[in-house]
Amino acid sequence: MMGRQGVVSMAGLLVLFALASTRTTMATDYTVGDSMGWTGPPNITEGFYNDWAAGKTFEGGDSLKFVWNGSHNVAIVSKEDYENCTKVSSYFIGGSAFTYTLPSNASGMYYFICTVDSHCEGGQKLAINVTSSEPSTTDDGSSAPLLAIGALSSAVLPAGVLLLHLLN
Ligand SMILES: [Cu+2]
Repeated sequence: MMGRQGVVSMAGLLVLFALASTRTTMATDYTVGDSMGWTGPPNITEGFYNDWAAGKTFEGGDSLKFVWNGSHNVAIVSKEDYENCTKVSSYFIGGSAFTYTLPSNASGMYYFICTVDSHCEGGQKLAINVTSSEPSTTDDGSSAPLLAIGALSSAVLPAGVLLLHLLN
C-alpha cells in the first residue's frame, strides 16, 4: 500500500512539473509615455521616457506602441546612437503610430529615439532593459530536462518502492 502511494505521488510530481514547464507568459502591450504619447519638447523633459519605463518589466514578445501627433518618427538604434542622438537614416515614419514587438528571445537593452530636429536631445528617447523571459517551450532544448527527470525517476522509483517495503 505504501509503495503504491509513493508511485502515485511521484507521478503527480511529474505532472506538476510538466504543467509548470508549459506555462506561457502573457505578452504585455505598452503605450510609450501612456497618455503623453511619443512627443518631444516642450511637452516632455529629458528623462521623461526613462521615468516612464522605470519600474516596468519588459520581456520578449511585449509590444511598444508609439503614438504621436505632428512631426515625429521612431528609430531603433544602438546605445551609441542613443547617447549621441545620431540622426540615423533608418527610422519608422508615416501615420501617427508605430508598434514594435520585442523579439521573443529579446534580452538586454533596446534603444529608441526620434530623429526629428532636436527632439532626441530634448528627451524624446527611450532605453529599456528587456529581461529574458522564462525558458520558452518552443525552444528545442526545453523538453530535455523533463525527459531527463522522467528517466531519473524510473531508475529511482524501484529503489524507493523497495525502501518502503523494507520499512513495512
Ligand atoms: Cu520627435
